[in-house]
Amino acid sequence: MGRRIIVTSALPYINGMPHLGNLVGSILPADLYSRYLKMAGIEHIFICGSDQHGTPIELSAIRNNIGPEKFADMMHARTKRALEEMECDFTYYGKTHTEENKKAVYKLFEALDRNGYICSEEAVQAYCNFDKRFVPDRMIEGRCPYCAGTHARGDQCDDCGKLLDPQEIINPKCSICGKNEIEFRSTTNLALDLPKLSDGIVGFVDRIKGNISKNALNKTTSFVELGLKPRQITRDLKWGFTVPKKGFEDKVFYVWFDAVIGYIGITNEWSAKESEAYWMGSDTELVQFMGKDNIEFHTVIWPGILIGARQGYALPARIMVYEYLNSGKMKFSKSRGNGLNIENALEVMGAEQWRFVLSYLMPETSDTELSEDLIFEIVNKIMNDKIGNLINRAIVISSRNKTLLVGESVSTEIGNKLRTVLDGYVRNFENVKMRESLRCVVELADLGNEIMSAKMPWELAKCNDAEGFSAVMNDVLHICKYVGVMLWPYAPKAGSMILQNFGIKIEPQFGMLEDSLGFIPNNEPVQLFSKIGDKERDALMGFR
Ligand code: B3M
Ligand code: ZN
Repeated sequence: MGRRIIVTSALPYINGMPHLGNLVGSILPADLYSRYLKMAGIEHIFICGSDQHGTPIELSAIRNNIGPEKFADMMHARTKRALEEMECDFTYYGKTHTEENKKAVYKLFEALDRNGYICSEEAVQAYCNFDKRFVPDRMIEGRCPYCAGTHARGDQCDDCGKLLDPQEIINPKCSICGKNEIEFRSTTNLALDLPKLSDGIVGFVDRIKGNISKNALNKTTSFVELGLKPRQITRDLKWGFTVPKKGFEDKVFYVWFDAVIGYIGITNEWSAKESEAYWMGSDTELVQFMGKDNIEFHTVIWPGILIGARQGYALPARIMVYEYLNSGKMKFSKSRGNGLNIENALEVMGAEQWRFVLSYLMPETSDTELSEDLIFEIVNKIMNDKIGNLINRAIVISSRNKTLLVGESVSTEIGNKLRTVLDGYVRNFENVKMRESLRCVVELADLGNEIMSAKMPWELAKCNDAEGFSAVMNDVLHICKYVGVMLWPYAPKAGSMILQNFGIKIEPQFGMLEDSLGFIPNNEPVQLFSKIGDKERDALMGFR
């Protein structure tokens, strides 16, 4: 059997709309990779969804005066819509607060418990007597016992930077109700016994070493070398899945426990039958995309859960981790609500422009800066002046002079060049280097533009030199067809628009490049992208 791949992107929290950093740091690369697999004809599914549990979501719901489930479903619907507008083409975009996911969580939890990998831990936790609830550490604020600054929060003082025990904070205040009615109570929670799982986890890390981003491997190795400790998987909260174990029924699972299992739960929600074939298949490859703050949950805890539960689910085969895209003077902030999120970014410019810009700057190996100037440069100079201009000029001149266009073969030189660039493109995708693959598309557009400027086909047309004209334009049109296919994952609409000029009306496959050229003269100009100007600059400035 051939390859079968499950592609996942980290599940975004939906206490606010995901911002462009979330998009570029996992969802977009996963979407590009999945589209590449489509073009290569490799069987796969692309799974993502909203991470609906956790305290920030519960608190946002309280602030919006509605129940957490209602809030989480509303934000899920909004997020799903915006991601679809961003042309993210999931096999299924689900959510974590579903019956299917609950079933998957219970199944794995019960197996872990049966197999002896669940232990319990006692800890002291802040309790608010006004709200009658336990309060997470970072919701406790007060005065720092070391510097007397007033910005001590949870386990750290924001004034002097010292790490604190929340119990040391002077005059602790609950940031839900703002009152000083905090007391510290002892409580027992369940934990995943990572020390007991450590052989399995170390073996897993060793096997996946060559297929995991360097930053992720470093972080994972140092995490493991520090010595694995039990990791709590339940919390004294109300919003989440209740724990099906005697004595713990008044607690819920920790958001991260049901979020990673959510990959399975969401696939089950899509199709129970297909899900089993994929997750339990012996030749399934699980390829996971995420931002760098999600590393150890995926490289240690998640494989720990899968190994300990022994249910036969696929372990990750490849883990791709992205650095941060810094927004420079613009703001991405989710919590502030006015940052450049995926919803309001689409009011500034179109999905294809954002996809291209973000792919061009994809933070694969180091943090990357996004600035207004870069956005302008990429949209106007690269998308429009290079790619858009080439396609438009080539289609228009060939169509106007269609009687001069004879045969449709490509020269040996350009034919070879196209194959070489395509090989590089494919190799980059196989190595999950999508930023490099996009450079291959731009390289071809440059080549096409150079040929046009050097050979001036309009002059050949003027003197009715059919042979000369065809020799130039058949090469250029071949380049355009390759650009159409190779651009498609990044800008699907533009890619398809190019390919229609070659009679291709369905999603492209690499194999189509071996067919004959099939150029169809078309008398309309081809407007792939549009330039941005003052209006867009003003809109971007609004996010400062
Ligand atoms: N929701 C964190 C984030 O949105 C978390 C990822 C879960 S992946 C299972 O970045
Ligand atoms: Zn309170």
